[in-house]
Amino acid sequence: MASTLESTTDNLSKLDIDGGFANSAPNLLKNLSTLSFEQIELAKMLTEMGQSHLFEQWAEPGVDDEEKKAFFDQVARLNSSYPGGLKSYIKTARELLTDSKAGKNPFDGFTPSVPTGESLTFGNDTFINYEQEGVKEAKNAAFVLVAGGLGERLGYNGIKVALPAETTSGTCFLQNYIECILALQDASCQLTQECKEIPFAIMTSDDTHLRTLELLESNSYFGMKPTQVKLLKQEKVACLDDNDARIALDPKNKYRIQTKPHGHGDVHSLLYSSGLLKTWHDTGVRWVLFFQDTNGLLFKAIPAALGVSATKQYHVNSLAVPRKAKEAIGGITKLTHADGRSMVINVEYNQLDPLLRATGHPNGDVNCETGYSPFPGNINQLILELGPYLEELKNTGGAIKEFVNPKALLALTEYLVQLKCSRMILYKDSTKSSFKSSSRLECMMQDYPKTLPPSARVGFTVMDTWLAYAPVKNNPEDAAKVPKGNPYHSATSGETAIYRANSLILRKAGVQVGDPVEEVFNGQEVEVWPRITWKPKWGLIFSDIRKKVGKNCSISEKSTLVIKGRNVFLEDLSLDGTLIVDAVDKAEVKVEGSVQNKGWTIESVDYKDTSIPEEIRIRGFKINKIEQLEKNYNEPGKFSLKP
Ligand code: UGB
Repeated sequence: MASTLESTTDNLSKLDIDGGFANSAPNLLKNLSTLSFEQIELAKMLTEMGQSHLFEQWAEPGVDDEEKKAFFDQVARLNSSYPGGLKSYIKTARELLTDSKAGKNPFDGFTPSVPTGESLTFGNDTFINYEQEGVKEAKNAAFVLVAGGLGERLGYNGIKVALPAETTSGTCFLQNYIECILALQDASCQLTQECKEIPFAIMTSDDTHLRTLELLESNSYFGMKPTQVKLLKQEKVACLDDNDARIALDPKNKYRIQTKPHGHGDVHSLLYSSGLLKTWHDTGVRWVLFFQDTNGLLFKAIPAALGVSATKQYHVNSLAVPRKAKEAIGGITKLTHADGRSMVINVEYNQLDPLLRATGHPNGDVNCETGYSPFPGNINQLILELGPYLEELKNTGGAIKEFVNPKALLALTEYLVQLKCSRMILYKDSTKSSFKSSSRLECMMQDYPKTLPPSARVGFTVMDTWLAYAPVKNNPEDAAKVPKGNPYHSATSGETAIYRANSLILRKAGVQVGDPVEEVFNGQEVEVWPRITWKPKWGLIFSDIRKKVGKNCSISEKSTLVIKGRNVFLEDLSLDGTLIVDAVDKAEVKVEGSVQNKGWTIESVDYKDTSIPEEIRIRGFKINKIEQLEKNYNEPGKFSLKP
């Protein structure tokens, strides 16, 4: 006992403190003798920051000592992973919660207006030129996928990037993304004769890290070199119980702090602190492209958007689509302050309506005469020029302005509230001091431009929704409640949007593609187009696709077409059924004549039917493979596929 007392006295004297800090936490005081120098330092910081309650239920020394050690391990992690440590986290939280309680609008003093940016039309000369420019620049690009989110709204048990983007080929999102990056890498190399590997970083979290790694490893990184892929894991942040930012304990373990994700904004500090940005910069990377976990259309928009960035020399280019009022995507907005400052920034969907109402638009977030909101919808696909980005991060360390999500800001429709209720603060009573369930600070990657000087070139590029955006975010029940005319953002709409986009692209290239039929799956009305899919290396940009299809091709509505080879040319194909063509890169295959068979049909399934795998039933349909013509070309050479 004497030696323990000595070590405590020793520890305290080293800290130049008398242990008085622990008087507010008697159970901590009793345990001081068992703590290390570092643990006492952390305990001191916590008590000084008003967190003595964390020790209230601590047992006597000698009981649960391992758990107490684990508690401090967790505190040390939370402290080191947040810029400025836990002290700074608690301080910022207090400020933001005070503002929230007072109902202070984060946009006070700013007036919103509709900004100007580049608006593209798929397939015209401007679009084609931008695509060419984008492919040229791709050799200088690096991609960053933010995939740390739990996908609470989707309610899917696996990681979202493992979900099939479409079930005709069964390609999952991650495979699709990697194959698109590799196709871009090849195309850029061919066009410029300068061949570089495009780096790919994935931000994961404790919820997704191991499963993402496993998905990559068990599939040989989907053809990418493992050294080309870098996983960066974000840490969670402490949850808070009340307006004094009292840290919440895990309801199931009195020695553990409850934590939740901090948001996709962590990506900037992780890229910076890991040294990855500097490495990329030193190896000649010029563009960093950020994207989200489940948008199967995304890479149809990337080449042209990158072309816009390069041509306009944008430091920041946000990809956008026309937005329906109250749709759960942020609005790109020009904000002008009374003091003359102005910026073009995403205003998150729960903030746009109150901001508009507060600035002379009594109807808030509503559609204009076009049937869309005048503010383009942010799809969180950002292209940043690395040089200026790195310079900015040298100042900020990548810290992004955070927010708390109080209910006061969430007016809007019932449907939006339902979708996002997991992230907003519900106060216990009208004193607005404690919360019904714990909350935390969050940050968003699209808030990066908020700290930029007015001289920064911040722009955006709008493309058609059918081409660029079909995320999978909502579970079948919530999706079925989405008001008519608004997008479902479900697995059903995500998959059918891919068939629609591919059909429309082939139509634009001159193929006669059958009209879609209206169907209802999981309570959602969708258009079902022919199930056309291709590997990214077959058709990355429109000019390539045009070269690969002849003028006399037709594909009926009931058809399925799967193209897996790079050099497959549709000459005079008349397809009424299912055709699958696979070929090695050096096999050139001309597809001619009429293919007719019973094909693959789509059958409704109920999302409540647990005999069907979850990744299928969340779509509300499955594919019945009845009859198909399947041809494989494994040798180099010239071939003709003529049934
Ligand atoms: N994500 C992380 O990597 N870490 C986190 O801690 C949280 C998320 P959501 P939400 O484009 O549709 C965004 O939850 O709320 C990843 C934009 O803010 O899908 O719908 C996660 O894995 C909004 O402006 O985002 O809103 C996923 O890949 C609008 O653009 C991504 O972050 C909207 O997306 C997005 O997470 C949209």
